[in-house]
Amino acid sequence: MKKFRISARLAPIALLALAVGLGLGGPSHGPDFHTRVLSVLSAPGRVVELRRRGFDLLAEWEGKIYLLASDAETSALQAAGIAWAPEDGRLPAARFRPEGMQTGLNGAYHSYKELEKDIFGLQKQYPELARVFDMGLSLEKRHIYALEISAQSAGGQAKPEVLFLGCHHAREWISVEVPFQLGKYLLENYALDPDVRRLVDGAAIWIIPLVNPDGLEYSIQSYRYWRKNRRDNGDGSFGIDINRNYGYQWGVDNTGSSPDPNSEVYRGPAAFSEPETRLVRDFFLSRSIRALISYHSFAQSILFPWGYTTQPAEKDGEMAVIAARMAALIQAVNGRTYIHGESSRDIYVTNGDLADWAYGNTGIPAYTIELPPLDEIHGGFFNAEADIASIFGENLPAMLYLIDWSIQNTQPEAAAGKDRSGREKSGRPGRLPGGVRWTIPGEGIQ
Ligand code: 0X9
Ligand code: ZN
Repeated sequence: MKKFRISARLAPIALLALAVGLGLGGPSHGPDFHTRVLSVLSAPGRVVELRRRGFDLLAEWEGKIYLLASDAETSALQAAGIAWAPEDGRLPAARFRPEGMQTGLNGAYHSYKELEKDIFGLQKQYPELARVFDMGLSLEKRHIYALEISAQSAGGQAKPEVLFLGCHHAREWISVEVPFQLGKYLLENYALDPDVRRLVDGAAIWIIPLVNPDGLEYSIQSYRYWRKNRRDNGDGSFGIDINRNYGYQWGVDNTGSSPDPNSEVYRGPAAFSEPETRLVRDFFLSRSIRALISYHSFAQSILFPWGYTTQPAEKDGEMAVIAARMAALIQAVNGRTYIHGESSRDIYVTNGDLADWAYGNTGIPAYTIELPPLDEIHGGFFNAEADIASIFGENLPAMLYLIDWSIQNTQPEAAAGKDRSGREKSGRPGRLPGGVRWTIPGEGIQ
């Protein structure tokens, strides 16, 4: 069996990755999912022990730890002498809904239809700046949209392009909100804030807030913990992990991605077997994207390639400098710490993710950001509605910084404010309304 190197800070799916390595994975319960929700009583050291055993922990609330378990994993709990109780295995109990939920199953979070309405609403409200681009259809024939925010450049000059994506994984609802809110913020502040205007004038900002609409709808309507897309695998199992389906070193080994259709990290029968990944690929290749962030939850981490190997990428140093800057900008807002580093080392090895593919193909800095919370006891996948604004707010300066970085680093030298050695000049620092700067004079990225 391959050895895993798993760090102290684990994104939630690390536990599943470990389960893949251990060969865990039970028979299917019904047609749609092969795990059910159990709880065990909280006790000192219990979360750490359950993580070590490879369980997919959802949240820890009111004296109980909630987790997903297959039959084999349930037996493993039994064998370890850990008492468990079945919880509602299909529809989310009210306590699993984000606190304060007011309207419907998903409250203030966007469903597919709500997002569609809102991004077309932005296009209508800001026709000079916002354009919705229909990338194509998901497996279940929902549209995957990209929202472009850009002022038409004088003389039609090509501008650097930056991409922000959300919701590869269905249950990570907060990852739709952060990129969507960025679009709204840029549009609402273009006329008010000269620094925002400079970014929107200087770059084409692309936002794909919902890469996995079928999965999100299933998570809202049927099974809150759903992760993959909704592919019928033909063997009683459903779903392909679309962040394992991209074509760079796809399936190079079974570390963190699995050939087993039942697995939560099933990589699919071939690279780009899924419409969702093909649409992202084709969109990306049709543009000239200079940097990207793909949002996930949860773990408060800023990750960059490689994911498939612990060898450092050629541009490891450059990506690390940008990541450190983004982490500092995030921390300055609410004080929350996001670790930053190579994906494979900071969380775990997997192949087939978007960041490896984008970086591997074009050498651009490509980030995966795991949004809050830090861990299960802080709510796991279930961020309160009231926290959406603060999570977006703390990520905003880092997003603006990456847009600015793309402008500074991809324009012809004179326009980019570079000196002859290619270092950034100190340039014009950007400022957020709260006074947070996102460019640091004299700290050029080499
Ligand atoms: O496993 C993933 O796809 C991401 N974590 S999550 O818990 N949201 O599922 C992280 C991907 C980072 N890439 C690698 N570690 N290769
Ligand atoms: Zn994810």
